[in-house]
Amino acid sequence: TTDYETITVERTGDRTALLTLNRPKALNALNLQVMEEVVAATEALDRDPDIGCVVLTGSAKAFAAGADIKEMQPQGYMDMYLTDWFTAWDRLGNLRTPTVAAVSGYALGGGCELAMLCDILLASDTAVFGQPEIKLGVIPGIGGSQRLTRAVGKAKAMELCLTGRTMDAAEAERAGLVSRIVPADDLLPEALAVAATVAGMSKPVAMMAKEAVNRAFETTLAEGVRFERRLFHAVFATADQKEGMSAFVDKRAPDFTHR
Ligand code: CO8
Repeated sequence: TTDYETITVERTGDRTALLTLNRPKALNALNLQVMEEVVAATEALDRDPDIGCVVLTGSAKAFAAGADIKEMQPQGYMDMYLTDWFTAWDRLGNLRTPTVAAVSGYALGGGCELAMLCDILLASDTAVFGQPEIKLGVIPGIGGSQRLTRAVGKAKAMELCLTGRTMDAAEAERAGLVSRIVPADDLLPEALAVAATVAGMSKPVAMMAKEAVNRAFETTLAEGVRFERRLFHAVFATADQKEGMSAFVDKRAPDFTHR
């Protein structure tokens, strides 16, 4: 994990890892190298049975101020189409290990989309969210028009995408984009604590819980409930179900083996 140039990755104990975007001079603008490194690093962590949750964060000033405008500026349609620009970001949303976005400062354009690709979104009271692409003569390209609309509804999503207006942390929480607001100084410790809580659960069961919740965005209610029921029955094949329920009955803490 030392050969990355635009991110740092550290194992933070408690079966958790911390990925920090590290292009401070460009406010963590997401160029293709950042995309490749984030995807490679998170996929490696996803394969690691000793990692139960991954935190993604940026700096105090910027989670990420968007896709890299300077890199995109000269590109034409054929360049974008043939490189399939940004499609690799989809792989972040396909990770099976739960992820937490810890957002402080700007989360604009691709930065907002990156945060929405994560499973739990925690914001500091300084966070600013928006999809201001329209001001540059483009539209969101990493799922923003879809995920923001599902998260906050048409009224706000449409206004944000059409005007480029940003939301502060309080508005983002009211609208349901973020699960909680944390004072800026507490953001990282709180995100790591949330990650440690998740990572302390049975990993396969947490993976199934994540899969079930995500299914709500892909299918009808009846199909989603059926999908949940199948997974619910399946968890009774895990050792961790026996351990979790035995521990409750025995009035002790469970010792999950992640099997
Ligand atoms: N890309 C490249 N460089 C950036 C970006 C960016 N998105 N954001 C900031 N920077 C750079 C600045 O150019 C500046 O560099 P330099 O010092 O060399 O001039 C440095 O970071 C610091 O930025 P500022 O001086 O502007 O810092 P301020 O504190 O004055 O302002 C802002 C902070 C308000 C965040 C401002 O930087 C800004 O508005 N940034 C752009 C925000 C934006 O529009 N983001 C959306 C980008 S488009 C996108 O994400 C998705 C496009 C989807 C396309 C789909 C294609 C398939």
